[in-house]
Amino acid sequence: MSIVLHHLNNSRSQRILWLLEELGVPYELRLHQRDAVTNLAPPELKAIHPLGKSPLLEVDGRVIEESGAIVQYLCEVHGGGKWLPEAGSDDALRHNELMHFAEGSAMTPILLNLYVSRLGEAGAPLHDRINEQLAAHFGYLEQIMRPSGHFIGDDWTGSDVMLSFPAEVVVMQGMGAAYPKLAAFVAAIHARPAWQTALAKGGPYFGN
Ligand SMILES: N[C@@H](CCC(=O)N[C@@H](CS)C(=O)NCC(=O)O)C(=O)O
Repeated sequence: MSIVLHHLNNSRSQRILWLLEELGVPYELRLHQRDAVTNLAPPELKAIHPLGKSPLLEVDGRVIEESGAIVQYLCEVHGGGKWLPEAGSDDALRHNELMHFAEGSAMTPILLNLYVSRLGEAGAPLHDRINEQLAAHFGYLEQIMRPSGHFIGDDWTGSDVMLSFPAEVVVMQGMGAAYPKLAAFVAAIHARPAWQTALAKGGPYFGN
C-alpha cells in the first residue's frame, strides 16, 4: 500500500502528520508551502484535488480529502482497533458527533474571527456574536473533556486528533488559562514523541 500525505506548512494537516507518526504507518511526505504574501496554498495542490487545500492523503493513487475522512480512514485501517470506540457502542456515536463537530461546528467561529478581524472597524459589529460563539464552542469542549484527558474513553481516539486543532487555537490565542483542560490536552499532545517527530518533518506550526 502506498500512502502520500500532501502537507501544507503551518496548517490543519499537522494533525494528520501527527496521526501517521502515532500509527507508525509508512508514508511519503510531500511538503507544500503557503504563499508568503497571501498565505494561500500553492496552485500545485489544485492538480491533486480541485479544492487545492491540505491535508490530502493519497492511498494507492486514490485521493482522500477532508481531515475527518482521512482520520477516520487511518484509524479504521491502520489503528489496530485502538483508535476508535467499539462499533455500535454509544461511544462510537459520540465519536462520530465529535469528528463532525471539529470541522463542521468549531471551525465556523474560528474562521469568522480570522477573516472579520481583517476588516478592522468595519467588522466591529460582528465581534460580540463571534466571541460569544467562540466561547460557546471552546466552553463545550472544556466541559466534555474527560478526567482521562481525552474526549472519548481513557485513551487516544480519532476525535482527540480532530479536536487537537480547535484546542491549539485556544492556546495559540492566549486563552489557555480560561480553558485549562484544553491547555493540558495540548501540552500532553506536544509532549508525545510522535508529535515532535511530526513537527520536525512538517516544519514550524504555530511557532512550536
Ligand atoms: N475542512 C477541511 C479544511 C481544509 C483547509 O481549509 N485547509 C487549509 C489549511 S488549514 C488550506 O489548505 N488553506 C489554504 C488555502 O485555502 O489556500 C479539512 O479539514 O480538511
